[in-house]
Amino acid sequence: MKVTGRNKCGIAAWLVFGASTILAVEPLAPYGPVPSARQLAWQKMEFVGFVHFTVNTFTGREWGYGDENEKVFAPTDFSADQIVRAARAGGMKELILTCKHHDGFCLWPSAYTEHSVKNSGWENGQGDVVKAMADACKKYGIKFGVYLSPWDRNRADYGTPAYVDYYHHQLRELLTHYGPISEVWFDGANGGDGYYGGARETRKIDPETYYQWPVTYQLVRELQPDACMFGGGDIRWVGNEHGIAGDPCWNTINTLDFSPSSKERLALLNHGDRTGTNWIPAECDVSIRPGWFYHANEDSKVKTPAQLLKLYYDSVGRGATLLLNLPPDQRGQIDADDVKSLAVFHKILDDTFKTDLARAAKITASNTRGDDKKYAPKNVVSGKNSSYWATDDNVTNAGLVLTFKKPVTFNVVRLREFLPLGQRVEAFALDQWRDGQWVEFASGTSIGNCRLVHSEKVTTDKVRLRITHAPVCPAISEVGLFWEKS
Ligand code: FUL
Repeated sequence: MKVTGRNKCGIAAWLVFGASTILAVEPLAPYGPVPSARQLAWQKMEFVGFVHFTVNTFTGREWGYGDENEKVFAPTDFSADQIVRAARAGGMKELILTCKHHDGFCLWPSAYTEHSVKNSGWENGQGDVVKAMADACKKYGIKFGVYLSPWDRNRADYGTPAYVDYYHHQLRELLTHYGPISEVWFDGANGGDGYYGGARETRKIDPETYYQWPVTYQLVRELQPDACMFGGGDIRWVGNEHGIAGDPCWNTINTLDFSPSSKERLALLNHGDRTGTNWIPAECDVSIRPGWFYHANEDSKVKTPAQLLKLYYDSVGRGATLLLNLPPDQRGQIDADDVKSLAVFHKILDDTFKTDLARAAKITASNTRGDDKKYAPKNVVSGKNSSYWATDDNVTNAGLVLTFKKPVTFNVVRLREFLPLGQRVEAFALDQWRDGQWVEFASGTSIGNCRLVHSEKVTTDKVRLRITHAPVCPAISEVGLFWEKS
């Protein structure tokens, strides 16, 4: 086979196979930074969970001081199965456990400290919450992630190089003893005061240099190459703990450090940076209750299914990932109200997204790349993220029309870009055919992994997607139309 020429648009090449000549369409060039395979897999999960559980569950605190007696940790009926089942029933694809929070208490019997479950009395000191959770996640087909607080208010050596070695040893334990780890969460909180082995003082470290991040990251890459690091170059914090992504929300940003929060930095994390040189998608962390840990006095403040739904639209629906915290109670289980709210929320999502009305449409495009079936408009309803509709390189303002035999009624539109080619679209609009003309019913900016448009109730037999701004030709892998009853 040999390439003998290009057409004017630079999109096609004449390929000569023996005696016959056919027109082969040139693949799209990626635009800007693109995701790694591990980031792509992580982004496709969309909805994941946090489990905050430690001595705080029993002391009523949010940040343990580090002087808690290990015996305080005394779950009366711990059940990893119950926790994981609740998460799975809620639609979560991964659970991240606070293996060690700021108090330094370890939920596994670490060989490097006495401040752990082994001295708790729970299961006669033989228990291992990390193992139980990792096993239950495996059993129920959910991925497992670990949170290991860099800040440790228990350790006498916190602030010295010896503590950083200790931290690395612990990370190694977590990354080698519990099977595949899909996410490692590096919390940026470094509050200052603590027990510190009895010193009871305030210690300040430089969060950028003290923890030897390059060494820490390398350890994760070496031991769990498929794990994504939150706060470590794979995933960025969204800049708030309310679970809300910015609009727009770009996957790109310039590599961030742990520098102190400023308003500008928080906004940058929230929106990303369209011109950023790194692909670091946002994760939106939020708790189902006001606190991260369980407190009985917050039993009446569990987020309702409607509140969870709003969070979903404001995070997943803006192309980010939602990380929702479920705090086990003093039994070591998720409270019935939390389980119920999560399950009802998930049922609403299931009911909404199980029927994609767009599948019944005939789909045409203002332009299809090289008129090649590989880039056909109908790829947007294939239900597969592996195919997409694309245009010729010189066509950046393009449209797709979905035509129905019978009018359809919807109030949610789901759009997706083909992420391996980068984030391409900067603005889009949606029109309905009404009274013999196109009428715009929604418009937006970034799409990325997923853009959910919650619209008014639309009944029509023709819908049009217009890409109104893109620096390069679009690559759209989904246009879905749904009806949400709630
Ligand atoms: C914060 C911590 O200080 C909170 O306690 C919680 O773990 C949250 C997810 O991250 O930075």
